[in-house]
Amino acid sequence: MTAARLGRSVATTVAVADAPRSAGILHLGLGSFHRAHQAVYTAAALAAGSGDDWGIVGVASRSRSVVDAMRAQDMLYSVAEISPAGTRLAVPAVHTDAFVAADEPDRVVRAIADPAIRIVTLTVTENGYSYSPATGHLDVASPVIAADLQGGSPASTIGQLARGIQRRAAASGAPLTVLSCDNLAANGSHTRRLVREFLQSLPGAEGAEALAFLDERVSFPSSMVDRIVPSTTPELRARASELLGARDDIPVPAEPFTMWAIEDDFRAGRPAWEAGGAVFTEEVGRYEQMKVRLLNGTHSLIAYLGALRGVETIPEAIGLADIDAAARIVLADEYAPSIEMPSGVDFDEYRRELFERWGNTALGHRTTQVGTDGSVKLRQRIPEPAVLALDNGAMPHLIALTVASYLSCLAPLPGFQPGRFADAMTDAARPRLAEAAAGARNGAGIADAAISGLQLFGEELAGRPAFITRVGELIDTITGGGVEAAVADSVAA
Ligand code: CS2
Repeated sequence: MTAARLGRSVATTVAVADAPRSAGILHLGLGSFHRAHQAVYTAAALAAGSGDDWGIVGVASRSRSVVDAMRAQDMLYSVAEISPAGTRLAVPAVHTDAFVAADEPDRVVRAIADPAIRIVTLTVTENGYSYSPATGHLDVASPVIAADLQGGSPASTIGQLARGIQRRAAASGAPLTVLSCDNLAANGSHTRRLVREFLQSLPGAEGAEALAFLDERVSFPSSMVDRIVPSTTPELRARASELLGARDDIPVPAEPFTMWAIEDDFRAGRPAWEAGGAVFTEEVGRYEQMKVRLLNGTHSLIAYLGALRGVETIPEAIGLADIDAAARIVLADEYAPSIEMPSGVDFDEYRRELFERWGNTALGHRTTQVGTDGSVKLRQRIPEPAVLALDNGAMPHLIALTVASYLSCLAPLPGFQPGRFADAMTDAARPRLAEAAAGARNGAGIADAAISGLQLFGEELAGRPAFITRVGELIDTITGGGVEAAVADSVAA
């Protein structure tokens, strides 16, 4: 491919490698993140000599646009690494095919059962695991899981995995690895548990053979993934196409930073992802907690405060002195005490990099994007550090502010306008939150309904009245005195 110039700098020449011969990986969740993360590491592994049977078949859950574009572009697209210093385009050539699960539901099950597939990777977002936020268990009452348990082609990710594993057990019995790449704590064991719960919920002994196979021959390593990937824009589409000299309808913008820490527990081999910089480690739990709390937890606070301040992007939000101060405090005083840093990762350096990454003005990551799906994201980010602080006799004021600003964006008191960036946030809990807000007279009412009634942040935090009271006070301050007053109050507390 061609040398390219985007923004202020010159991109290096990008050669398009030969496509892999066949696929050993099935990826569920063919979104931008996968295409700028696992695909790039796989391209590096292939370039370093991993067998060319490690191509990827990408599965989009419902959306046809990426699949159609991938097919029209011979499975190629560009990743635009964007920083204030400039932009570099790369073209990972690793996908051998792509399809839409909703259009070919049985094909997902067949692919998981196919012995040529040795790894199933997942980026289906926190929302895609069909678990109850209150209990962490499979939400067997949800319509999609209930339908998948009845039989027929499954629509949920957990149903697809369980039915695919069931068919694999009955057919070849070939070993398999399922690798979750979503921002869930202990994502490997969490996924294993949900798939087991699905199989255990099948009538009679229907799931017995698959359960035995799963326990013996299917591994679920945990992994921590990290790369900020905003949504693509029409501008990037036009510029990438111009620079590549070929039409690219699906370029992916991404920051230069990328990290992948993986537990090395693969039942049927794996590509040499370390060629792209992946770290194989027994400390994935530490990497996950570091990332989900220091990065994602703080990110949520920046996004909700930024949206309430009427700010469109994360770099603009962190550019406001009081949001920067709030982010520094929540990270160092409220999240850091709840984690242990992985060996060899320096806290001060990691923090310095985070603020630099959030400040990437060229990337334009939007507050609306980070604030979307807060009900499932915050469930992963805040309960444990909040409970730990409370158990130590301290009120985590900035975590309380995170929840208060989230609820002010998604469940505002009648008469309060959170602004267009908050209004644009989508969240499955919106209808339930709107109902709670409509019946509430003040912040305390909303906080109680969301945290205790709906148990949005799990059972444990539901039973912490001091925290709920603090969240309620902060909602009243936001809706009555403005978000600046609530930040000032929390920072000074
Ligand atoms: C963000 C993440 O949208 C969000 O909630 O916190 O998507 C974040 O950008 C990635 O996890 C970075 O790896």
